[in-house]
Amino acid sequence: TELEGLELRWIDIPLVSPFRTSFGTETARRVLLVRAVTGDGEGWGECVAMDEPVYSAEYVEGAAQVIRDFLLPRLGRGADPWKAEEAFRPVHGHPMAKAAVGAALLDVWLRARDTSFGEFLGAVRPAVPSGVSVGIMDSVPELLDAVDGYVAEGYRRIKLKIEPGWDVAPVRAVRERHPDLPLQVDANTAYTLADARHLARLDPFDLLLIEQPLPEDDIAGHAALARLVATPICLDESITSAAIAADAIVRGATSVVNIKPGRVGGFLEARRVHDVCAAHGVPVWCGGMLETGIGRAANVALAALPNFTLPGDTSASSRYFATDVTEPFVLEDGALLVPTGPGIGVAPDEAVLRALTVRTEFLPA
Ligand code: OSB
Ligand code: MG
Repeated sequence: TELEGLELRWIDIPLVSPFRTSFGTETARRVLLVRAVTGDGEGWGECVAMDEPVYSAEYVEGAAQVIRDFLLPRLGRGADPWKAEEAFRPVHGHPMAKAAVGAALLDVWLRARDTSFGEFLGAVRPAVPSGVSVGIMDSVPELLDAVDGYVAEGYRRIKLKIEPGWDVAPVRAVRERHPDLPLQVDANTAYTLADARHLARLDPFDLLLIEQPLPEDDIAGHAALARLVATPICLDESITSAAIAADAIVRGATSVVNIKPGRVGGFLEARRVHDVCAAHGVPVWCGGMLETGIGRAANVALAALPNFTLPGDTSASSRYFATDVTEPFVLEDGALLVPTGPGIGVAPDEAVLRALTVRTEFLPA
């Protein structure tokens, strides 16, 4: 089938509470959605780039420009997701832009074949256990209230965002209050190797892992750190492809991997990361980028693959938004159901979408 064009749609959607990390505070998401229109029907993809280039080099307007000026021209009228991946290869970087277009094309391809993302990717479970990523707060009591709330809702694992000055004390407080809670931390590159002895002070709290303590290009530093702390190191920002995942594993820099399709250029590469980690006996879990239901649906399907053995950051819609753009993902017994309908299995509610849309641009193929 032939591609007729890509519709870019910018929406502004408020978060239910501010989300603070070592790289900044989000109070709302500006999300770039991609709708692929073909002779066979349409499909949706969500670009996970943030408004500013503070998590990685990508940002919403840059991603839109890359799609418009460099990706769409390389597609021509092609709608095949594998050919798209090949056609995008000469464009360096910009994995989130590529992933958004790739996801929209894969959604079309799967809907035309009456196949769900889960079936296609190789899902082995009908539901995926949910964790929740808890931002940096102004005080420890405020953090404990937030954690208590999520635990009461049934989340199976808590991840605390940390940075220098907000690490040992909040972790100790949460661990004392919840002795058996699966708990992990995420630094989003906020430390240096000189902090190794400080980070080793987290060892007594029986954390599942420390996520991305050092800058993304410092694989050697993470390998050195892994020998100085007992808590397993898990890479997020550093892992931009299956090849880099294999390299980081072999070098001893990561013993658990966070997989985000947007960070690695799409769902096809995300599955390769899953496979290479499985081949090395390295467990993976599904990260998140505060996605709406569109991105979440596909992530939840990915998280149902066999080597996703740890709960991910795939939380319920209500953790992020008062009203999601799709039917909400709801926590049931601490898990989210993997959609079973064709493609991503959900569709945006046109009225909700219209109310949130700040701009629409149709790009003919
Ligand atoms: O590092 O995992 C991260 C959100 C935005 C950018 C980076 C990260 C995160 C999260 C939240 O931790 C994950 C989620 O709940 O979607
Ligand atoms: Mg992270």
